[in-house]
Amino acid sequence: MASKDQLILGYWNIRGFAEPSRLLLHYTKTSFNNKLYNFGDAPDYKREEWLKEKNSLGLDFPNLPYLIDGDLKLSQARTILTHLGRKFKLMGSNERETSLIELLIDQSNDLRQELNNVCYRAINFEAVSKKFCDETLPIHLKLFEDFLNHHGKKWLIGDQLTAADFQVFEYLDHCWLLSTDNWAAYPKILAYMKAFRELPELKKYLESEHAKRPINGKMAKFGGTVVQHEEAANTAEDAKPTAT
Ligand SMILES: N[C@@H](CCC(=O)N[C@@H](CS)C(=O)NCC(=O)O)C(=O)O
Repeated sequence: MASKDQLILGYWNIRGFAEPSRLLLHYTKTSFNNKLYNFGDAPDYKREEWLKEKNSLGLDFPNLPYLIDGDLKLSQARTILTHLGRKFKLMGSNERETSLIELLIDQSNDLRQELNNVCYRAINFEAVSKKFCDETLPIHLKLFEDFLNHHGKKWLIGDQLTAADFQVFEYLDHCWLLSTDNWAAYPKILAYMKAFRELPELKKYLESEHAKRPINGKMAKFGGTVVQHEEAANTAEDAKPTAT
């Protein structure tokens, strides 16, 4: 039975904006109530499960994701992640590191927003997705590759994992799933993601619950079901997300 001190993280039953915080909580072996809300079926994708609770949780700014930490009730995904980062001492060891962590969290959020536009809002998904993969994504990947070259050691900020790693890994992974390239031009990113996947604290979670949850809501044009990365051996024309 859940104790009243147990953290509650509420979000849709997808990875989306909450998964960086879920990863952090799993990494720190924190027992939390992973409160999941389901969308209704097509064509309406009703949000009743959430809407009937939305204004009764005592949130100042009701939204998903939310975190209830005792009498502190937060929404805004990045606020939640940095709150957890401070709580579990994952926000760097000095002001400079903290600022770089916040920079990485904002920068990776920009990338996720661009991906959101493709996945949820594209009218011509094939064309918009191709443009994202061919033009937008390489610009972002080069910046993260350069960051890892300039600042990164084992992780993004030195040898200690920080709150930024959970979000940067997660959002790069969302892009990896859509991408039809194998990112050979970004060896640091590839090594970084491989090392993250092998973290003993996360390996089991990454291979189980995490792997079974779609990255997006089921109304999305991509990622609304669990997808796997298409190998670059396929041409961009042939490459299609595979639903499992
Ligand atoms: N800026 C907010 C955006 C939150 C947001 O757009 N939440 C979406 C899911 S990703 C939602 O369905 N919110 C529930 C609502 O609008 O009631 C954040 O980063 O957390």
